[in-house]
Amino acid sequence: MSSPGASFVSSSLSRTSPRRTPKSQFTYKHLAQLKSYSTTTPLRVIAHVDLDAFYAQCETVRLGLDPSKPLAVQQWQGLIAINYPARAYGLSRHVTSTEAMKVCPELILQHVATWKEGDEKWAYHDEAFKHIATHKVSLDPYRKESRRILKCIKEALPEKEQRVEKASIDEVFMDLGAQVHGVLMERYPDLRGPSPYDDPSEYLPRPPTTVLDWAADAVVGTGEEDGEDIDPDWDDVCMVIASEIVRDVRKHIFEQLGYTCSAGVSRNKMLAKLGSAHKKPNAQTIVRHRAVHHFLSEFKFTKIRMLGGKLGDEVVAMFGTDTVKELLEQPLEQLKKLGDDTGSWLYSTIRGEDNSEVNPRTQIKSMLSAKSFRPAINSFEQGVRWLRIFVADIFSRCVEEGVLENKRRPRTINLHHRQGSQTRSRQSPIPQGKPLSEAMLFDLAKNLLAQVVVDGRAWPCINLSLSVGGFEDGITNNKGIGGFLVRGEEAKAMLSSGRLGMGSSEPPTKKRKREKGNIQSFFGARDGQRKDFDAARAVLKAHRESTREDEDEDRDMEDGDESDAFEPLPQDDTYPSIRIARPSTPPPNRQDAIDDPYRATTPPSAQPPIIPNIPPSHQHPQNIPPADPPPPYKPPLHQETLDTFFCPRCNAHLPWLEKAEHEDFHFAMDLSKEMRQEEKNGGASTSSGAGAGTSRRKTPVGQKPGRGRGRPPGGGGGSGSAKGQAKLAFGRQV
Ligand code: TTP
Ligand code: CA
Ligand code: CA
Repeated sequence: MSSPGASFVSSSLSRTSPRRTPKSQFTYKHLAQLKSYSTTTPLRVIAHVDLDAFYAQCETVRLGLDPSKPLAVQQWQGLIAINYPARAYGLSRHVTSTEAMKVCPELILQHVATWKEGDEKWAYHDEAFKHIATHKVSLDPYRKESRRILKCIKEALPEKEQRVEKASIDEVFMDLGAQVHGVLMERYPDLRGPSPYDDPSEYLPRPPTTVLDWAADAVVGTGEEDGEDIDPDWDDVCMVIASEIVRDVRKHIFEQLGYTCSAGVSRNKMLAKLGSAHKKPNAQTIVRHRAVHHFLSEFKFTKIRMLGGKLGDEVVAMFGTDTVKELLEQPLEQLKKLGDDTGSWLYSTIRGEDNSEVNPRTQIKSMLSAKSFRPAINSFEQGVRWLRIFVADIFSRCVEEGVLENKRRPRTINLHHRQGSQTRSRQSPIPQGKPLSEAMLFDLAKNLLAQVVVDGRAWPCINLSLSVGGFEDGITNNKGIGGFLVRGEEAKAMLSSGRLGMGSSEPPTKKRKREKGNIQSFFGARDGQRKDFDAARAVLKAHRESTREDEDEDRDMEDGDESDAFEPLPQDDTYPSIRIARPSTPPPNRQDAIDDPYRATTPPSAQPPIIPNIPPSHQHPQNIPPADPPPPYKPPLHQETLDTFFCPRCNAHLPWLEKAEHEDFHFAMDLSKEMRQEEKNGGASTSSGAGAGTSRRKTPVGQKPGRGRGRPPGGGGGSGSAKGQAKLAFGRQV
């Protein structure tokens, strides 16, 4: 099918056109469109680059090993990446590590890095495969390499003429239109002038060459005897230039970082991707216009994007074939049996049409951290321990996304819980008016798990996953929001020293370690489902109180409208407090009520009223922005209800679904008031501010230590607890 090293090629788009025509098949307009990355110009050139045996190469490079030695990356007992020397032994992802060693005794097996509970960071552990029950895989090392490679690719391209889309951890698409256009203008000055008669639909002159040098590329043939007899046109010239660029990019990656990759070059993303997989490793494949038909007919359509799953199965069942060749025989009307749109899409896809653009937005939309449990986990305590790891994992990735500098920030947090075949999902908005911290995410995550537990039938759980989504660019020019932030390097330094994070006055890692013991002592006294249920309810109560505290803080901010004033966080015995500026404008969560794009989808009259003094998590769930669902399973859609109940204490109508939770909320508030009353009467041993660490740890569940300023939930005067302590009061015991 391919003709590597072809040095004489000729072309025209039309198979019926004469062998030599004075004019090109392409117009001045087509050429101009190339420069502006048009998705419809027939001169379009797209490349897809995919790293060879990516994780395996990461390990080879990291360990400084000889790349010709067989190596596989192990995850528990399975293999997830196998380098090409190991593939020569017939090894694939389907064999276990034990079987692989039998087939290839000299195989180097490297286990992926893992997070071990209580550890500050992931690490490469000896015999990690034995710890499936207590460790979680970390892909951080590969993500890091992925970022270095992306940077390297961008360096190899002209800054102003690059359009690169990161397609996965080891793949990118590049629209080479602008760069190729620039090279054409340099090499073929005749193309530079305006079109004759200033008419862009005029045809271009033909290329002044009948010979193109494809170097060592795999050039896919046409499958026809006279397929190469037609002279090259500008589409072929564009492909040659693109293949030179891609060769340079691959060379740069290898020279700078030591990785080999394969590439496909063609007129669109679909063909470029199929091309990059065509010849591996360390090769590049060119699929010219004239070769598309032949190239695709050799494929099973189930290899094409979107046709690998259910839709592909449906097509196979309906037409009794899985080959493109046979499906090409079906007229459009027949394909439309799948539905008009799907039929039309399929008809053009198997003919090599794909107008999707290369999207340079390399930013991610969501982050997921998950774990399947074998054996299943059976308690809230165990679940919370895993949540710690998930949160640490996600937060470190958030930091790399620039959350500390407010470059980007997630809006929602989602928990998915699987018990047997049942998946439960809970979602909550992430408060936007304060710096994102690991402690904040952990608090939210724990609360979501507690909701699942309190709903019942949570155990045994075989899979837990936590994700944050709805990433948005930070509003960096808003002085009010900016005032909350500790910026750039300062913030990172604080993070590494453990000083950053509202609601937490000690490093999350330290907390993790200490809390592990406390979890055990807290749960040790009672047993069975009851203790699990109680623990979850207690978390819900503590969370509600702390959310309420935050609401109070927000009000404080609005009231005390001093700009550039500083308010110290509660101090810890070990770590100095950080100072956070108070905003002079309303905090962003208030702003959101006006600007939230998701609200725009619901007419204002249909929205339930915002009820003052009720934490946001208790108010109309309709306004929670949807997040990207994590890959393994689809979360059910968020339930909405219009049924309400009247709460005489709030003097407000609230959704029925939240009745029980709402009553709990009042219960917690009452409890908290009672305890504060006891404190006032001299019974409590807590104190606020610096040096309160020890006594805080003694605070019973549900009880909040007092604070010097602020107001109790529900407004009014009196004493409350300092910000963050409400969370810590329980957090330190769980
Ligand atoms: P791939 O690009 O699909 O495979 P690869 O890079 O290992 O090999 P190839 O040379 O054929 O491109 O996946 C990239 C990485 O993603 C891979 O190195 C490991 C990981 N991966 C998994 O962990 N599980 C999987 O099932 C697949 C397909 C990939
Ligand atoms: Ca790959
Ligand atoms: Ca890949």
